Amino acid sequence: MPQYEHQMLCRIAEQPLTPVVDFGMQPLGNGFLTENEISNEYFFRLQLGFSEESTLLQLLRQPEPERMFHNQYPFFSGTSSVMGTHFQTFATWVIDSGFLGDDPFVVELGCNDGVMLKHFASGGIKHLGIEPAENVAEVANQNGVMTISEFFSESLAESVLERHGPADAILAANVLCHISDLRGVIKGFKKLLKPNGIIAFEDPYLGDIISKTSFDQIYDEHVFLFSAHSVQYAFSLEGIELIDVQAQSTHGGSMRYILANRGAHKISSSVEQTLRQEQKQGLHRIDTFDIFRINIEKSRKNILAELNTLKQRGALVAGYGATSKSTTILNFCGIGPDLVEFICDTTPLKQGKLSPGMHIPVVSHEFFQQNPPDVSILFAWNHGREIMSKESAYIEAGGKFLTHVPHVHYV
Ligand code: DWN
Repeated sequence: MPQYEHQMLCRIAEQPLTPVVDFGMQPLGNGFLTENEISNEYFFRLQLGFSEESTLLQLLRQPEPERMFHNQYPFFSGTSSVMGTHFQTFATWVIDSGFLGDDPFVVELGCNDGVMLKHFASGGIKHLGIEPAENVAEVANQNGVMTISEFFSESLAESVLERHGPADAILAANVLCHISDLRGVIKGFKKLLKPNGIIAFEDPYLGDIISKTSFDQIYDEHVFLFSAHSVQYAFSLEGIELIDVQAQSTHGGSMRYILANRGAHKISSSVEQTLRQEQKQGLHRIDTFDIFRINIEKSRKNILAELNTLKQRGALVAGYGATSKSTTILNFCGIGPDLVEFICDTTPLKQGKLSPGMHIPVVSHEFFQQNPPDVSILFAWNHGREIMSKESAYIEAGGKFLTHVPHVHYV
C-alpha cells in the first residue's frame, strides 16, 4: 500500500481516505505548452484515495480550478462527430422524458462549445449554459447558446435562481467528476431545481475503468471516479435520490445518472440492478483497488515493452489524439520523444505545442498524413471506431494502431 504524508478526508463523507494508487508527480492533463514555458511547468502528485464510508474514489489532491480551466482551455466537445450525435440524443431524451414542465428552463454545467444545449436553443427552450473556460464559453455563445463563464457553486445557483427562476432539468456531461466541491454543487442543485425537476449527468464509469484498466482516465481534472453507489450516497445527503441509471458507450464506458428530490418520481429497477452488479464487481470494497493497482503496473510494463521492441526495430511511432488521458500514460510510463516521435491532433490550440511533462511535439493531422508512422498509439481510444473509419487509407497502406485498453494490443 503506498504511503502518504498526510491523511486526506473524503470530500463527501469527511472521513479519512485510504490511499490506493500513486501515479507520482504529474503535470496538468491539458497543460500543453511551448518551449519557453517548460521551466515554469506545474507538477503535482497524482494519488487516488478511497472512502469506505461514501465508496467515492477520488484524488487526494487536485490543482486549483483556475489552473485547469482558463481562457486557453484546449478541449472542444465538437471535435468528435460521434460525440455530437451522442449529445443530440441526450438532448432529445431530456425533451421527450416527460420530466419537463410547461415553458421549461434547462441549465447545463460545463456546456463546453454548446454541443448539447444548441438542441434546446434551436427548439426555443429557455436554457442557460455555465462554462468556466472563457474561450470555450465564447464559442458556445457564437453557436447561439446563452452561456455565462463562471464556476458553478451554491452561490451561483442562488443568483441563477433569482435571475431566471427554478430549473426543470439540470444537466452535465463529463463535468461533475471535475469539481472538487461536489457537496457545494449538490447544495446548489437542491436550491435551483424545481420540486419535480430532474438532474441528469454522465461521467466515465468506475466499473468500466476497473474492468478495462483504463487508468488514463485518472488525471488532475478527474477528481472523482463515480459509481452508482457513490453517487447515491453523495446526493442522499441533500435529500436527492437516484431514480435511474443508463449505461453509455462514450468515453470508453460512462454512466448517466438521473436524480430527483426524494419521493418526486418513481425509481427505475435499473438502479437496484446496477447496485447489485457493482457489489459483484466489488466497487464498494477497498480490496478491489489492490487488484486495480496491480493491473495498472502490468499495463505500464506491457506498454513499455512494446514501445522498446518497436524502437529496436527502428519503427516510426506516433500518438493519435493529444488527449488529457495520454498525459497520464506518457508521464506514468516515462515515455518521451525517444519512444513516441510526435502526437497528431485536430485541435488548433494543441498543435505546435509540446505534450505536458514529456514534451512530445503535437502536430496537425496533415503532418500525420505526410509522415505516416508505422505504428500510432491510439491515445483517443475512446473514439476508436470513428478514427478507424477516418483512417482506412492509413490502415490499408500498412499503418497500425496500438492501444492499451483493455490490454496492450494492435487494433
Ligand atoms: O472529461 C474530459 C473529456 C470529456 O474531454 C476532459 N477532462 C478533457 C477531455 O479529455 P480527453 O482529452 O481525454 O478527451 P477526448 O475526447 O478523448 O480527446 C480527443 C482528442 O483527440 C481531442 O484533442 C481531439 C483529438 N481527436 C483527433 O485528433 N482526431 C479526436 C478525434 C475523434 C479525431 O478524429
